[in-house]
Amino acid sequence: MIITLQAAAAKLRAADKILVTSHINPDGDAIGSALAMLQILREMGKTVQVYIDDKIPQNFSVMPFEEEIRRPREDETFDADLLVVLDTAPDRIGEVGRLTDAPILNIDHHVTNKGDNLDLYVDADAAATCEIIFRLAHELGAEITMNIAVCLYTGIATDTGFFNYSNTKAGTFRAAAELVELGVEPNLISEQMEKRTVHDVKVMTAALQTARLFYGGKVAGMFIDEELSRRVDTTEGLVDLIRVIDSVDVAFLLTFKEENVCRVSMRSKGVEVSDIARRLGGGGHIRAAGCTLNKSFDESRRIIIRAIGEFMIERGYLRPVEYEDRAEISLADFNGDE
Ligand SMILES: [Mn+2]
Repeated sequence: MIITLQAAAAKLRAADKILVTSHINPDGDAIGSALAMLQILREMGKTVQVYIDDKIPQNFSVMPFEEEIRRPREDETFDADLLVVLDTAPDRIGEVGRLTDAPILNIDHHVTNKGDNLDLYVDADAAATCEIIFRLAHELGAEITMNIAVCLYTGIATDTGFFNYSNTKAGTFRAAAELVELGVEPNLISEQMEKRTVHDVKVMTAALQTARLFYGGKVAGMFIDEELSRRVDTTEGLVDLIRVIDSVDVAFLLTFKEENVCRVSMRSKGVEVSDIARRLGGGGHIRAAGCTLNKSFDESRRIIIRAIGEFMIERGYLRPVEYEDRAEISLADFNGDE
């Protein structure tokens, strides 16, 4: 059931012991919204614990209380009276769902989240779940401390590509401005988020070597296979390396997760990639979406290339001659319009 922000606030007020979680492959918004929620609820005197069923990338240690995030152990339970799921529908929280039978309060900004059989507050116009938590904090009358502001700012900044993507609206800047007034230093957060080890840059170079252009250059993909995936700490920002190519509308990253499990993440400049993701059982935003394919890496590769091409020809983003062009071109061999 879709609920209002006021109703979401009332559910939080009524609960005493709260488990907060977010999605696997956590990004800045997933972690920032969970850690801000943790602090806001503790301010209100609640018992709160954050669980995320994944490894937390090193760069996010800039966020206060990051060290408190737990990963569920086998046979572990958590006796909560409310499970708060942030920045995703509950199908992407991994093993956290096993920890408790508590009712779910879902807060999200993904247009594909419909909230079947649970309480959902969704605002697809919010640039980040952190932007919603910012408003929720006001609704709850909670004080936004400097530590909370850092978490919220980080989530908003990372989900908007540092205020670059089309989800950046006036309201996004207003929230960010208020957080900066509370003491957040944007340059320090940017620096921390951009920071890469030499190893990471080497991996980035290796990832770029895998880049291929499809459909006459309108689609670009990068392929993190099993071998390369063992060397990658975070895939954050990788897809942006090819999204910027002038001929490209859809850029995607295919990552090996485990045997017969691959993750696709897509970014676009116009094409509704949320619809492509939805066809493949995933979801997301209009221009940033993803899905998980339970197939081998090679099979997943074929599926995603075909799905993007079919969607683009259906919607008129590709001319038949481009669609029929089955050539895969490496960056080294691509000449564009030259
Ligand atoms: Mn988000």
